[in-house]
Amino acid sequence: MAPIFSTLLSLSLVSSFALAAVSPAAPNAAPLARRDDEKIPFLDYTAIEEAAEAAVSEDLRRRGLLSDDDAALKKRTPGCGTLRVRKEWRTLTKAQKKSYIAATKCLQTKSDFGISPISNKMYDAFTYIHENNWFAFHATASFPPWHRWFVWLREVTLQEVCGYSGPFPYWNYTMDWQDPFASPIFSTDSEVGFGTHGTVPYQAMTGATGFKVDNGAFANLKVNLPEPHYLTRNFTLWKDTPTSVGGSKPAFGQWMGPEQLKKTLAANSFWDFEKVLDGIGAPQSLGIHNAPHFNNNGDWYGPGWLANTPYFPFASTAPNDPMFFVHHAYVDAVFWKWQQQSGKQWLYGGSTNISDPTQNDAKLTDTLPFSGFGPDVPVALAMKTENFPLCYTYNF
Ligand SMILES: [Cu+2]
Repeated sequence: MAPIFSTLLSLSLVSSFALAAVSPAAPNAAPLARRDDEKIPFLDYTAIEEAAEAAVSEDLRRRGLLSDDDAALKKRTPGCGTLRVRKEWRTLTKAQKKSYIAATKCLQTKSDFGISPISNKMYDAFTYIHENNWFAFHATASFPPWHRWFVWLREVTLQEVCGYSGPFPYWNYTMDWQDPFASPIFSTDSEVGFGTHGTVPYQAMTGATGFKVDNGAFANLKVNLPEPHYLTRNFTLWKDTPTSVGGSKPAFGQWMGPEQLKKTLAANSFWDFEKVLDGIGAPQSLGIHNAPHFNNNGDWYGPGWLANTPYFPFASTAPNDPMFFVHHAYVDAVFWKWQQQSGKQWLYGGSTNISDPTQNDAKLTDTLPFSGFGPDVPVALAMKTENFPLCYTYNF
């Protein structure tokens, strides 16, 4: 087996053993926050905290631990008004695509309100909070709700800080499974293309190689975590994978294709859903979530890209790549779709421990950590996208 592929596969099994000996305290870990009392001005902390309290009491009521009267606390939750509708990238108008990409780049010019001790750019703040203690919300039960809230923070920030008013896009890559990187989303158009990988091999930091993204709207984009470098991708990882390794090329694509989607949506329990979504305990499948990360090498590949650097495995730079958010909006759409099935909306459970998928301790009252990007919130608050403060739904 080619070394790069065995790295891939061992990362896909990250939950079962690869991180078993990892301590949460990273050698390069920054202090949790330098924010003191600084708040994110466009988040309504009081309303979010009230909604959190209401979501938790509603969970207790559903479980018979609180009377209906006491659960009337729910009334304190503000309503949503009109729900925003998220749409597939291809269905956005050219003007909307242009405006979404311009707003994304605008984040590089805005302050991060003290979130990250490493950079003061809002763009980098997303990578920072995703890196920070990432073992807590990957390949665990909190993976779907944590990333849902995270993508929502991106959506709100694009609106409030950079004036984006169009629909938040997701990339339905199950449409592109036979040749993902031929997808129109990777257009080299300088206004509406996410770009391919570049033409010049680029060593970003000791051991982390790829190609500088030098085409499309994000050409020559500089990102700063874990240290300053150009946005890097490498699509040849998938294209050059021999058909005999880890399954055929179509099989590799199938992990992000319609059949895999069907399997994911067919999961009965929440924990089964997360396991199929994330390829946990299924070495022959990366799952709908991991496949796009792992088909690529470079920033988007997360900790895998940093495998030969001092940052491995403590940093996950995946949100450096703007593809992260359209990819994860799709993962969230799949979660949403699964929840639309009868009796599934409030199902939750499974393991909170990345090293032990057999642990069964996850609860809706668990806290999702956001490292100072707004308040930490209970899982219950992230379970229904049509509730305050998420207030969105999908055209899916
Ligand atoms: Cu993640």
